[in-house]
Amino acid sequence: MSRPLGITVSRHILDNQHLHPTATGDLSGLLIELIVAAKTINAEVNMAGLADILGMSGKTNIQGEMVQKLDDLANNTIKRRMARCGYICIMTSEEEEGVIPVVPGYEGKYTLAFDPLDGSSNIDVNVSIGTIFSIHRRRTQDGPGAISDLLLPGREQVAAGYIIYGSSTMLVFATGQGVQGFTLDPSVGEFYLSHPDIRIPEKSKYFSVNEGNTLYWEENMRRYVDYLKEEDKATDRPYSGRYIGSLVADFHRNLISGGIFLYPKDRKDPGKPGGKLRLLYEAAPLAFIVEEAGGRAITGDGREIRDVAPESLHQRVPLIIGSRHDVDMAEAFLLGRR
Ligand code: P6P
Repeated sequence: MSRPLGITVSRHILDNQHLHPTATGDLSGLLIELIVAAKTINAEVNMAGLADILGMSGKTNIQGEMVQKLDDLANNTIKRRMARCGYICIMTSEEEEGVIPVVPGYEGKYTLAFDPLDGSSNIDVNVSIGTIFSIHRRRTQDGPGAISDLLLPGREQVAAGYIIYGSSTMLVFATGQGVQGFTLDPSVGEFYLSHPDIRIPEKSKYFSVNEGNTLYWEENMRRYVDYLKEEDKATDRPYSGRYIGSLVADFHRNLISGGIFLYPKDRKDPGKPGGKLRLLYEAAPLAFIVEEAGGRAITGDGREIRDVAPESLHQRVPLIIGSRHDVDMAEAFLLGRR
């Protein structure tokens, strides 16, 4: 029996490119190159349990965290492929302190910020992990990109997405026309459109937060989580807790089923007063996606994530993201309005 004719991600990208008469095909080409890198990473992640690439590489990254071999591999896979794709002029990665130049002569009009393998501490316990990417249009005119081409607010993103390496491997991205989800058919190595026009439920009954940090939170944050745990059938309370500790996995579940994820600022680590998660390649791309799906993403101190102007490549930011009603409610508590 012949397989149903699925829409491949390349077909979807090219079909949608035609919706933009001024499109040059550069963004399409960039996305298609990035997807090739993702397939390579997927193959290695799936092999990790079998090959001797589990465990530490013995190196530490910019964040001072022990780098796992798969982190290295994912980072290098994306870097090498995108450095000569011809569509970007500069990159930044969670794994590298400074900017990453592209091969001279291959400069393009976009920039790329990425977290090659977020949640990598979960690799050895077979928990879903993910790659996150954010694409901006450069502001400088030509030649090698500048760091200023990367330090742009999330509001200006032209595309963002993630690949989640889980029970199945999915690619989820947005380019301004809603959020599309594709599932990898490993037997043919193709991503097929499986979740067209994803919308996050307006309200949920799930919250994702590391309650081990409760004693480090501000009082308003504690009050909000206590509120979620009270019983009130009319408002679906108590909410259910769901926390995987892998941002892409927690975000993806909330995007599909509804929910709110919170990583607020806390007093746990004096080195991280502004939260743990990074703005450029974690919070901003996920904020783009969640807003395209009808949700909301805030810092909790009155700002939308996508309005935060980055001051440094690895800047951290508090992140409250998910179903719009729930984020609105959390913000009311965090700003002391409830
Ligand atoms: P905690 C994984 O290390 C990560 O960067 C994110 O993927 C995840 O959301 C967060 O940290 C988990 O942090 O402090 O709860 O272990």
